[in-house]
Order: sequence, then C-alpha cells, then structure tokens
Amino acid sequence: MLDETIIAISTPPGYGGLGIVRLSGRKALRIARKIFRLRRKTWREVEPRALVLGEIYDGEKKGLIDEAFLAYFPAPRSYTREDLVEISCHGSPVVLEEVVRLGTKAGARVAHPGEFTLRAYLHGRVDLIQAEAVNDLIAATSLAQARISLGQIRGGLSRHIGALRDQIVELMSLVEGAIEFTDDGLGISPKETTGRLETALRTVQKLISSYRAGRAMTEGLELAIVGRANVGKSTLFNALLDQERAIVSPYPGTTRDYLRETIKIKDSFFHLIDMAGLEDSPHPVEKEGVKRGGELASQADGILLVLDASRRETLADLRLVDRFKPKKTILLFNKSDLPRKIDQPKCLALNRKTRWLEVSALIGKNLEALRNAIYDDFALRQDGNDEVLLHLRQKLLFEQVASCLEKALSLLRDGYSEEVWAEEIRRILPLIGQLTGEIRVDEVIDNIFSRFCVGK
Ligand SMILES: Nc1nc2c(ncn2[C@@H]2O[C@H](COP(=O)(O)OP(=O)(O)O)[C@@H](O)[C@H]2O)c(=O)[nH]1
Ligand SMILES: [Mg+2]
Repeated sequence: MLDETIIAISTPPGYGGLGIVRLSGRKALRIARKIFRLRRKTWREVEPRALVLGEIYDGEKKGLIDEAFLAYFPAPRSYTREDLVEISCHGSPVVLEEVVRLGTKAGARVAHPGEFTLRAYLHGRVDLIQAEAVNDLIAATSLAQARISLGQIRGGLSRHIGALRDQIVELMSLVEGAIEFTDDGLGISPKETTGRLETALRTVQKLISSYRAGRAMTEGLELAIVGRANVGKSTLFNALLDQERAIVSPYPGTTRDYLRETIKIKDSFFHLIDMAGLEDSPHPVEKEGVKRGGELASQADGILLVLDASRRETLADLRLVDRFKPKKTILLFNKSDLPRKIDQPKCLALNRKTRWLEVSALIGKNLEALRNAIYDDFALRQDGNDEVLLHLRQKLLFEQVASCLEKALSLLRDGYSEEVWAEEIRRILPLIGQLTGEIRVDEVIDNIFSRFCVGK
C-alpha cells in the first residue's frame, strides 16, 4: 500500500480563495511533472520547500486548467516522510477535481481519509497520540482545545508517556535483577519499589482525571437538574439556556418527559437535562417520568440540585440531598428573591462538601456565579496539569495501566514475592505500546484514521 502514490484535495469542499491538492509517494514528483508546467524555471532548478509558479496542463487535450504554485518536499523532510508535492490552485471545486483526475490518470491513487497522516505514522514520524491530536486540532471547538492538541502534536503527551515507560522499564530491570541474583543482595527493597510504583500511579491517575476536562471540551458533560416539582427547575433550565425552551407553570408536574439542551461555558460544553420532579406521584405518566429522571440523574456527570428556598424544606428535599451526595453536585437555593423559609444549615448538614449557591432563576440572580461554579466544579482541571486526555481510547488504556500498578502495590503490601507482583508490572509495557501505537492494532488504527477528512 505504501508503494502507491496518493492524491487528494486537502482544502475543504466548496469555493475558496485557494485550493490545495497534495501528492505523496515515490512517484509524487514524476506525476506532478506530467500535469504541471513550470513558467520560468526548469525542473532541475526547482528547490525543495520553495514555491514555483506554473500552470496545470492537460497534456492530452492540450488544455490549460489553472495557474498555480507548486512546492516540492523531498523525503524524508515532509509531512508523510515520503516525497510530497503540494499544488495551490484557485479554490474552485471544478478545477481541483480536474487536477485530481489528471493526477490519477498520471498514476496516482485517490487517498483514503487520513491517509497522509497514516503514512506519517507508519513511517514513524509521529506516534498514534500525535496522529490523533492532528484530527483534534482540526476539529477543535475552542482555542484552549486547539492549544492542547497542538501540544500533543508536538509530542508533549508522548514524552510524558515515554517517561512513564522509562520508569517502568527501569523498575523491571531492577526487579528482574533481584529475581536472578536473590542471594547477591543486588535487588531493590520493597520500600523503594512501593515508592516507585506509587509515583507512577500518581502520574497515571492525574492523566485519567484530566479526561473529564477533555471530554467537556470535545463532547460535553451531562448535567441533570433535579429537585421536587415546582422548585423552579424548568425556569432555571430556560434561564441558563437564555431561551424559553421548557414549559414553566405554577402547577406541579408540568415537566413529565425530559429535555436536553447544550450550553457552552468558556471552552466547554454542558448538556443540561430538565426533567420531572423527583418525588413519588400517584399519576402513572408522572411515575414513569420520575423513574426515567432518576436513571438520567444517576448516569449524569453532575447534578444541579434545586431547592425552593421560599418554603420550608420537605422530607423529599432532604432525601434528594442525601441521595446525590455520592455524585458531584451543586446545591441551589432557588427563589431567593422571596423571603427565605428554608433551613439552609439543615440541608447543608447532609452534604458538607457540596458547593452551594443562592439563586433566583426568575430574576436571574447569581446565574453568572452559577455558570462559573459549573465550569469550575465540572470542567476545570484541578491539578493545573498541561496534559489533557481527549480520547476514551487513551483513558481506558491508562485505566488498565493504573489497575496493574494498584494490583502490584497490593500484592507487594501483602508480602508476595517478586515473581508474583512483577507479573503485574510486566503487563504495563504492552499497554503503553498500544497507547503510542508502537504496538499496532489494525481495528484501532482503522477507527482512528477513518474519522479524518480526506486530504489530511
Ligand atoms: N419567585 C420566584 N419564582 C420562581 C423562581 N423560579 C421559578 N419560579 C416559579 O415557580 C413555579 C414553578 O417553576 P418551574 O420552573 O415550572 O418548576 P419545576 O416544576 O421545578 O420545573 C413557576 O410559577 C415559576 O415562575 C424564582 O427564582 N423566584
Ligand atoms: Mg419543570
């Protein structure tokens, strides 16, 4: 497959000021010479990585297609590490498609999605993490995300992973030395091994926890708005969306199904879910709504728990505070434009760690503070670490690494011999190999590159 020379339009579809066609492979220059006629230079005079002026020429029909610039990047100093040619034309879909057609007639094959980057990976110019980051940068929805992806393209995360692998390799060699020469006292003490494993585990856990921030930027996090009927959930939902999406009424039980809408706060997305009041109801439709609401809430990334501060708290309120204690929650004392009747300390006593705010969804009091709290609690990176995981694939592999480290630590603590816990550490290197793509799993590779656009 790598013998073939590939061609594709690298700029987005549609009309534009410029359009770029790329060729990569051994015959890239030979093919370019068949379809591109230089204006003032001979091909001998064409310098690497410099633009030369010319025209696209159809040799068969003796017709001119466009005026264009060409740049030649000889291997290995190119994006793909192969001979690569870029032709910049006017951004006309008709012209660009004709250039591709001429290129294929001259011996190139139309590239698959992501095939240029795939080649960069197969030739070892980038690892899998860097390749994934290329697509992330293109698809970034905020400058913050773009910055993270650029850092990963430049190898930030890969170096981090490399350092982790080095730590594991070093530990393995010490341990294996100890297994072989038990009597010579060449080994490593259990205390030092524990210390090293714990350090590695901390690094890995930090990365795993960064995935939440990563997902907030890419897919968005689910936040369920829960509370009893009539406390103002739908009013709050509408206020945060800045539109009248949900029906608000003074009658309890108005919202029976659920609504889901997305808001953006800073660089992150949140899917707000408004649902029926979570409390027992005799009405069958409401009952079903309550059941579904409970399921949605338990699956959500976070909870906005709304209480009506203008009334005395009920047992149902207190039950909800207690029920969502294990989840990341922000407690909201709504209707704070009215005189307060609720016993705040009593509610807060049930979940001392939770963040809380007095708001009024009706008059918009403290909503900006709520937006900031949502961002800080759910999307902000708590450790100030630069590395952020943007892919579930990466997070799942790191979780496997963490579980090996944890197992090794617990076996070590329980006094098992090296042979036993070293087995767990040994499992880590193949996992790291899959992360960086050093170990190639075809399905994973196909999956990653099929998400790219053609021409990248
Ligand atoms: N005074 C006041 N009334 C509110 C506030 N939020 C909601 N309400 C009123 O409370 C009633 C129930 O609101 P709704 O959003 O439908 O509650 P839900 O059943 O929890 O979705 C409506 O009459 C709202 O206008 C608030 O902050 N202050
Ligand atoms: Mg409602």
